[in-house]
Amino acid sequence: MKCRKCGGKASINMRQHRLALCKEHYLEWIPEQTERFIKKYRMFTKDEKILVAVSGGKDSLALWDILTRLGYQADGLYLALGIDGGIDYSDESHRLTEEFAQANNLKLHVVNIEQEYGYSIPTLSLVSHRGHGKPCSVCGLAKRHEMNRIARDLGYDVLATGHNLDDEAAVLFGNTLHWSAEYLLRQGPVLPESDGLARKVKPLCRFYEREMTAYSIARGIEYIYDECPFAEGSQQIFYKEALNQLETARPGAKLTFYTRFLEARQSGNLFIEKDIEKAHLHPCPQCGQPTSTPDLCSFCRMIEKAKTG
Ligand code: Q46
Ligand code: ZN
Ligand code: ZN
Repeated sequence: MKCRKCGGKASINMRQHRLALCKEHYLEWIPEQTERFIKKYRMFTKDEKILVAVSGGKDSLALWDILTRLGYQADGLYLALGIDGGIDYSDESHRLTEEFAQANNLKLHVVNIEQEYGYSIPTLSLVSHRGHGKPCSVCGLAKRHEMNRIARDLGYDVLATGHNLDDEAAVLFGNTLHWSAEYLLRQGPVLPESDGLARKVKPLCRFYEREMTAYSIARGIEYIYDECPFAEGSQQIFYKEALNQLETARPGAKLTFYTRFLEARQSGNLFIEKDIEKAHLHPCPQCGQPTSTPDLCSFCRMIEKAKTG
């Protein structure tokens, strides 16, 4: 297999794009494509300040690397969740993130949930009796709350996450299976800023997971290989496996599934009621972030509940 650009030996073959590239041209192609998506979906400009949520995994570190290479002003945010699971998952991911920031001379903000609120994520899940023994719903809620808080407090224009196509297609698959109209309407590469919520963007949403792995390895990025110990057996992973089977039989199926959804939604051709009433939002009296629940937001209520037992 030969590189399409230089005719040298290809090191990656992307059947879904009918494109094979050598390492050098692959390392150029990924940022070029990312730049194209940033412009196509109007994510942000070079004048805006970007906060990248970094976990120590390949996708978020690769995103930070790509944005920096493209000349964007991107700082990192690492949330220390206090998850261990045998290998000190959180410590190791924190260490790799710090190392990456130092090696590339980048600014990293670190927020430790336990220091901030008195509980690690697994403990918070136990004491607040949420999530039926799995900390993921508490974790998701805390991550969204904290990312938004930091972005707002520190004056960032936009919050970027490293979700790739496999992640997005799996979420879309789940939302479609349940016909969750409200989620379907909100899913996409950009979630515009609204009432106290920072703009959220996913610049890698059109790259396959294996493309991001290949990029990180080719760039020599050291990242945490293990998944969070709580990810095992999740519905998300089940959907990913189902989509992988589909992809093996029909290369490009995942990309088509996701991009056609975006096109259909944009053209207004989705079979969803378009005027879902926007929940009335008001600022949480505790933290000031917008919420649709009466009184405290879900995050602050969870913390209160944890404290009172
Ligand atoms: S939600 Fe659940 Fe993840 Fe949090 S506890 Fe781990 S698996 S990290 S994406
Ligand atoms: Zn080449
Ligand atoms: Zn609140």
